[in-house]
Amino acid sequence: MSTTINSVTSKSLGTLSSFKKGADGISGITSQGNFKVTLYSDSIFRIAISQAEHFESLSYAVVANPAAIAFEIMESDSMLEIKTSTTLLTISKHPVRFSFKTLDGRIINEDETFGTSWIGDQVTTYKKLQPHERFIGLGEKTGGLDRRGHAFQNWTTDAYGYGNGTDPLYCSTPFYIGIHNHLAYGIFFDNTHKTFFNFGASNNRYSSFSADAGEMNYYFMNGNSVAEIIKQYTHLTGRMEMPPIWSIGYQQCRYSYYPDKEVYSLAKTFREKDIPADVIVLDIHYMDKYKIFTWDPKNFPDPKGLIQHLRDQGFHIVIMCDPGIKVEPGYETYDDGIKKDVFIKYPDGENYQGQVWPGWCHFPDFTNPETRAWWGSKFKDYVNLGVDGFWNDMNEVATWGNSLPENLELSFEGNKATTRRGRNLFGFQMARSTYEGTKKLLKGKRPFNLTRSGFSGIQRYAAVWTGDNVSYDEHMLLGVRLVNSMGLTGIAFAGYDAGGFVGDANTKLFARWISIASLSPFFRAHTMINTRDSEPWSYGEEVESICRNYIKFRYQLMPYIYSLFYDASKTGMPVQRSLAINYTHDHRVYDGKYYNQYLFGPSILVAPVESNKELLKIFFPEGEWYDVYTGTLWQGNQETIVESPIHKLPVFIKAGSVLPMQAAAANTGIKQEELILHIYCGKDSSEFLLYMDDGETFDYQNGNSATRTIQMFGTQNKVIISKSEGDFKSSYKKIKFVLHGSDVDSLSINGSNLRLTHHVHSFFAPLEKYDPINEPDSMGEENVKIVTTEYTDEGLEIRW
Ligand code: MIG
Repeated sequence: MSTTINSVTSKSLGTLSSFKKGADGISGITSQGNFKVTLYSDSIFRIAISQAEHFESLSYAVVANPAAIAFEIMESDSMLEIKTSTTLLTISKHPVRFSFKTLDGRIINEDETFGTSWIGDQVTTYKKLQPHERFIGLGEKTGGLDRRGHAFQNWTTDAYGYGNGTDPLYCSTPFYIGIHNHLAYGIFFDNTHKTFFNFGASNNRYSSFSADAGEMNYYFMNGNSVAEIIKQYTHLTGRMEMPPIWSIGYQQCRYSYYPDKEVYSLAKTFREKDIPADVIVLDIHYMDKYKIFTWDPKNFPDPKGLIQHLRDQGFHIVIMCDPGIKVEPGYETYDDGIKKDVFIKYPDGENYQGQVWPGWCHFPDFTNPETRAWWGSKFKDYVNLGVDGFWNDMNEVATWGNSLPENLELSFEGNKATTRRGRNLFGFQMARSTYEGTKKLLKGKRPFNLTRSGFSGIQRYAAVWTGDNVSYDEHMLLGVRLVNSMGLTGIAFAGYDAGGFVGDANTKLFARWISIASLSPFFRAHTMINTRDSEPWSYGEEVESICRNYIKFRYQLMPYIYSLFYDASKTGMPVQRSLAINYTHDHRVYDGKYYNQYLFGPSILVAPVESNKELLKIFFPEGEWYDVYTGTLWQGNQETIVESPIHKLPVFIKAGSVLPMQAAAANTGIKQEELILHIYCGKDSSEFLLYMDDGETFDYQNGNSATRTIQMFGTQNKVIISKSEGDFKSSYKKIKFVLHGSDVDSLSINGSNLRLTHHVHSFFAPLEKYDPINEPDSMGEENVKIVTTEYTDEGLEIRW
């Protein structure tokens, strides 16, 4: 390779001169750069490549440790091989290139000729494009599900009013999954500088990942399935804790509700109109001149009274938290920040100032552990007033001009680095500080924490929403894809502003957006300052009824949804699941006609569609699917047209599954007396883990929870529910079985026979507008069979 000036030609990792075996991998020296292979499991290999002698050990993203896994090393003249129980890594010696294979020798992922190369400080790893290779993931990125042919960069950005192709957005999660030849693998590039991913964009040879500076440091994951790879990635970068159950109820937001009278009346209207809701969000106007940790004395003279009143009505408050601290001597947070020296500085030691809502501001350096603790402690007054929800905004870092200087200095846990290395981490570490601080202050109660910016690992500290979207149909669908993609990237608790932030939603659009969002992980309506009113009742009676229907449907599904969050906390499995997770190798999943579709948990298929379309072409994956409104059974493995009038979002339930549900209620805090199991008969079998706990404390981490496995044996007409495991006792007194798609008249529970009654059933109320004689509305499923009995924590065998 050429030895001229670095930035003119690239040079790549050289010939192997020596290598050493360690407990958890090997390290090697080459004629150009060093490398280290570290095992994190049989199937997770970390590859670090550096021009320096030492490797970086600090990672904000990774929480897993290397594992002392048994592996074999084989050496020949031309190569080294490392073999675990699942994976073969072949390292060629002249020059050093990496190639991952299955144990029977099929290539999963291999370096291109250029391998890992440098141009100046920039480091890139090139991978050979495999035949028909697809790429999914990278988190909050616009575009299609399959990212082949496209390139992306990670540089956290305040992307106000972004469009269908805007990149980058707010979050940086440098992790993707490659799929080809019935194989799948994951690559997580743990480098916080500006990074670039190329999936065969402008070339037909390679996919690649590069960083502006720093080390090549990536984790290769060999999983049997996309679900397994997500599990591996979240083993590395961590999983969410259980959210407070109220945070997965409906949240009402706008920029901003004020004065307090408006908030009181909002809460009252929800209850009067019988629309369930758990949260009212206070955006920046609750603060005194936008100063964090204050209240506007005029518009919010009695926050404690307000919050108490809302609590009594079953509402929690989420408040806006901005990182910019106004430069204003006399303002306590500013004075204290100066005193404790917590702000980001220029290299000459002067505190950096950027302009945001309060005016010129300083910004805390969240890569300093002391600053994190300082920030966290500042929430004391909010928590004392009863606030338990926190919304981290503007943390990309956003300032007027959107050009954060790159020479600012950050602590990096005492290691010092510039914002060139740290910008992608700012939002992540701010959210972390807020979470850790408020968790401590709440003394055992779970905080709800939301963030706009984040990096890989953000799921440990916060839910993420997709920032300033725009009120039009295409943007609604784009948001669905963003959440699908974030789910593939470890962020299970994600959502978008239902109704759209920028601009006015039209009537139908708002109804549709709420319908879809009701089946998304984070469910919040939000809108910009000076837009029209945007509450479920602001768009006329028909929209109000539609919103009520879907919000209530979500509340009926709460036992199911809460269990999905438990799954996310245990395995990283997202709540909203791109079809690429279960049907990875079916090309139809990636087709632009169908790529917005997703599974909400294992059993509910959602086909998002524009508000003005009454018919939709959809793809039914294998199996059979019940129309949630009429009970009509659709055969899977086909593409077909279904109806999608504005009051009926296409939603289908997988035959052979059981949905644990309950009655709709005004909020999630209301104790429920009846568990309702909807059994959708069919040939397929399934297993679902029902999870219950108190919904608000961390006691579940000490055994105060309950789990029950619900097994459906499709062809045997049988459901087995295991006895309740764990200390938690639910409030259920009754259990109702609802049989869909069966002709039987009785069922047996642990051997004793019970008569079923026949009903026309619906999860949704008919819309008043529909005239039952001239315009019959088929919001009902005929011939559903129901029986109710005592609830028990003992095991149950149900046969019919
Ligand atoms: O400069 O707090 O994305 O949701 O309403 C705008 C006001 C700052 C941006 C957030 C948006 C929020 C708004 N914020």
